[in-house]
Amino acid sequence: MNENLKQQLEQLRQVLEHHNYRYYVLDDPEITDAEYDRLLRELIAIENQHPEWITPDSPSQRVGAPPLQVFASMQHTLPMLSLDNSLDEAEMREFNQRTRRLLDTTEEIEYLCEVKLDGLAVELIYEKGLLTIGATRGDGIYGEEITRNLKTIASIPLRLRTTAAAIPERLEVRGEAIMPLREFRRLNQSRLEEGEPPFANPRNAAAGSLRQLDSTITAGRRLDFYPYGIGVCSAPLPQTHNQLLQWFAILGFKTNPLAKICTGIEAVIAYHRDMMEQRDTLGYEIDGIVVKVNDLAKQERMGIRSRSPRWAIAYKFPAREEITRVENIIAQVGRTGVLTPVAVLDPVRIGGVTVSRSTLHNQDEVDRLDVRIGDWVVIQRAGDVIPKIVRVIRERRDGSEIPYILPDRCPACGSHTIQSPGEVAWRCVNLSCPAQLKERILHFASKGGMDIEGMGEKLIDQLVEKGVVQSIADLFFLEKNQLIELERMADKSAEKLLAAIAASRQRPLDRLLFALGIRFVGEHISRVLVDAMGNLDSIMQSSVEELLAIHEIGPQVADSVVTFFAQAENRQLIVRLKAGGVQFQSMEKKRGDKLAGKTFVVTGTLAHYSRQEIEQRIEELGGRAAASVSRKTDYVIVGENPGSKAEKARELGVPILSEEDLLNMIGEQRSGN
Ligand code: I6G
Repeated sequence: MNENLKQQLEQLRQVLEHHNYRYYVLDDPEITDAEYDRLLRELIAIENQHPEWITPDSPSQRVGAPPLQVFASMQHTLPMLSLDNSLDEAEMREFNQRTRRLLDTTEEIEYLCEVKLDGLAVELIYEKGLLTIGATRGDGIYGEEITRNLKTIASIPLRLRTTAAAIPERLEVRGEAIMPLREFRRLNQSRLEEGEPPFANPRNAAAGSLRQLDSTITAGRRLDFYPYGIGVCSAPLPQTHNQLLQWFAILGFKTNPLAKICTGIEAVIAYHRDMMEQRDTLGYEIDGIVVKVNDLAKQERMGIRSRSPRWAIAYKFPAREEITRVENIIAQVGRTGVLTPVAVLDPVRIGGVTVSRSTLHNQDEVDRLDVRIGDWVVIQRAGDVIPKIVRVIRERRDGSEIPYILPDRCPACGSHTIQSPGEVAWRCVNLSCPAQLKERILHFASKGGMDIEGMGEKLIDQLVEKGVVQSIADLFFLEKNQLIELERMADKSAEKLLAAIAASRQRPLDRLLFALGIRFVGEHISRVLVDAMGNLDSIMQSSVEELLAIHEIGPQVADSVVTFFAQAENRQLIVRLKAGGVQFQSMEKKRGDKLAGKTFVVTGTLAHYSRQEIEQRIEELGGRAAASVSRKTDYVIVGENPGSKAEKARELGVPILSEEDLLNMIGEQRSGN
């Protein structure tokens, strides 16, 4: 029995690691997020029963571990160097001349150029292929040991993949941990909504996320990792840096496709120009390129100077800054009532985008910058499409500038604003504040929520201002005659909108839960709650303790959910949504039982189904699709060109079925191809 369970655990680990690799490294997923989450929960359930079976490379180790008190300091086996910087072409030509001199050649040098990711340099130590230690660069000699946090990064292999060459006894991989821009914006948006200060750029956000003592926080931040070099390696090294990057890919790392061999300095300069043009399309922040002599033996000959290699240089991009004037500062009211000061700017183009507003985040930031209405300011675009004011040009002041403080009344409803103890943010706490309502509707109707097509800002403004919609639930009671009275709303568009609202009534429960805008309940947590509880009534009636018993639900989320549903207005909202015809049941497909208790292994190419489809079908019918054949396997399904699994089945006497046999068994006969 235990043997069986242990084998199941092993298979789950393999399947999960495979899907993790497909999703995060190859960017080519084979299963849905929900399916992945389900498999992960299955694995964790077994590990909870048998903690002694948990291994350091189990996919469960990516979801975080109990908080630490402090990080340990650790010495890098070899110092982690830093790069010399160059800011212009002339300096790059000097670097090229110096390289030629040191290598005593007049020939063109072969360089390997990479983008310079703006993140945090870290080191990963693999012993016999297993990730054992991860650390920050620190001062280059000593770093902080942040293994648990680094393990949460899905593109970092917990065990090196390779069937080819032998895995080195010890391999120290160095690279950059980054926060992709989408994640950076998502994180800052939610920090603003919670009244927390946003991160200034993705680098700070990545560093802040990796320096969390509680690794479950890091796990929620979806960081990424790209390797760029090595420390100690007990195996023979390849000949070039380019080959080293290819080796990293074989070992299971995500490597950056923009790396390029550039022969001669002109090619390097062209690469720099190219990357500067592409930088806004990459999805992550880069602040320049890194140029390295490609040949590792030549690198060795050139050596290092103080703390930087002579064979590499960072060729930085110029900062993207512009100067403009602050025409006004206004207070915007968010979904949770937080007042955010926003600078209204004289529109200016920067990095290809016209900027007319810039958030000042909170009063502390206004005070720190000492920005006033009428000031000339420097705007920088760094790591975000939303540019920010970096400083005020005080020399340009003429005395007419007006200092700003957030109003003590909500600009939308006039209620008094309050500042909760320990929070920087000021909030309007009037639950019927129209500005909050507009933001709540916008969130409710957003793509990740109820996805109501056509429910945009302008329409919501009108619906709220005319008093047609006073609560989210009113959306489900709208009538055509109310809509056609609105501006730019004809018969056809009103009908279309009503159809979109009607369609949204059927959204899965997790989307509805997310759409409600409960603090700390994002898309993923909504799915976790619905998968664990099945229906909204159970979620609403849960205590903090019951919620805490769900894997991945921490005290912050549990408190927030209980507080939300404890409020009479919110319970009333649910009643009205129900009355409006909104679907409240989990849409999870019911598992059938035709194949209950049976374990199948599929090998070879099938005629009617892809491997993934047939495995999904087996699971839908209550069976289990395993990756390898053992005595516990009930059937092996053999398609064309089967692998060694068919042989193994014969050896072990496991019944072999054709695809046709399986389809007969489940009553899904098909004909033709
Ligand atoms: O900080 C760095 C970023 C990127 C690097 C680096 C790099 O290569 C793409 N390479 C070296 C050798 C060093 N720092 C020291």
